[in-house]
Amino acid sequence: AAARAQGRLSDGALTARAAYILRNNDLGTMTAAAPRLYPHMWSWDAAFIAIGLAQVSVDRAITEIEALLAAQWRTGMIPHIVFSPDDPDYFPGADRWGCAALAEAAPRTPATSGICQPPVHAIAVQRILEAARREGPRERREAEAFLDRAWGPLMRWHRWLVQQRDPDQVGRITVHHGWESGMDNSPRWDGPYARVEVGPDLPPYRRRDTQVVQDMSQRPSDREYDRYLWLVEQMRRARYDDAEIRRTVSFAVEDVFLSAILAVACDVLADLGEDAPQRAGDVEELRRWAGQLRAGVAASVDADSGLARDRDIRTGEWLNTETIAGFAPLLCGGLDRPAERRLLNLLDSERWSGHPSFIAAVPPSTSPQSADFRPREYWRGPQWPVMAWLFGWAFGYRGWPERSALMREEGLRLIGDGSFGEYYNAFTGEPLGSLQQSWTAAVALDWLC
Ligand code: 2M8
Repeated sequence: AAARAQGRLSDGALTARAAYILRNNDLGTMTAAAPRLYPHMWSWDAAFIAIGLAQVSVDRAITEIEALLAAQWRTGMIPHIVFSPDDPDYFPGADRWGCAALAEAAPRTPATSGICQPPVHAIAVQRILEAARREGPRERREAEAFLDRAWGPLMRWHRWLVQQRDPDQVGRITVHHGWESGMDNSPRWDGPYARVEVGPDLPPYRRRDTQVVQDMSQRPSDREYDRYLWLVEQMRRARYDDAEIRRTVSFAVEDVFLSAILAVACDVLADLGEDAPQRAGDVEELRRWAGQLRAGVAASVDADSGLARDRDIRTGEWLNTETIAGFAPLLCGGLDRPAERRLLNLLDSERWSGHPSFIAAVPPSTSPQSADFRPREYWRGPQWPVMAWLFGWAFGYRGWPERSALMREEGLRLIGDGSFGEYYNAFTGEPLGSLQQSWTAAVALDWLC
């Protein structure tokens, strides 16, 4: 394996640095996803951040989730960005989205974006409860009271996804923007984006992300960005109405990874609800949704590759790309034993985490053997520590403690230099994108504490 520039810090030093970064990125009741590149609260970042915060302060972790839930739309949608008033220069910011003015269901304040992100939040609530129970009786009481408050909003969130994004009950959730998947420029979306025709009346804009990350090769291209902004424009014209969005937005893809996350999140929430008899109805509904989604994810598996697939609902075609999302069934289960074993073997193979030149054996965002692979470009190849955490957590939840421990060990190897990069070049260990990225620091805390 190639040598990395800096050596590995001690666990104590890594822990201290990770805690320092979360404190430094703390805006009060929310944590910026990254200090300069992402100066606001992002939905799934907030959940991972709360998982890390729970190791330092249960109270602060609860505050993080409550700040996010306070921005929930009346429809039940949890928006992908909650804007902090402190950085009006971010692009696309609250004005470009225009949600408060255009959408009846959006809160007037705080300002939010008009799309969603993967529903990992129930996992965060479960981790907060676990941490609180370890901490002592006061924390335990507080976390249980928090669960009571969060229960309704989380149910509404999951119900919105199931009803508005899978109205035909195929068991897979549709996204209308690559940003909703959290994997913005993944090769998963190349086909659907190629079919998005940018209108001549796309209002002009200036990117800010490439002023922060100046090496363009680490960020999406301008062509890609035009399409991202065009979809926002289409949503504005639909006034963010769910039915109208389904009808008019050019991008509509069943996201198998988000669907698997929702399946397992429904199970986790149901686990949390088991003790309360008044939640029996909700728990039953959650288990039904989980079952439906698990089946939908399993049905997407390609017989040749063994990988799960997204599906473009504007053309009806299955999308065959070799990305980390192909391992979605490992998060939620639902495959028969041989299919699951095949997928695990593939994950361990040289095509994926087991590539002999990787510094750390965690799944890259795109297979290094794929023609789509780019070693330094965002969701097209680099390894994302937060994804390693998610798989490691899921392996634990699914009853595979050795696999879970291995993901932790390899994840720590990946982030051992202490820069807490957003993503890493798998061959060199070079941290890429933003440094001091909050969710990277957060998963480090969870791994280390
Ligand atoms: C990235 O997404 C934002 C857009 O929402 C961006 O590129 O500007 C993604 O990695 C996303 O998954 C993440 O939540 C966000 C903040 O870390 O950054």
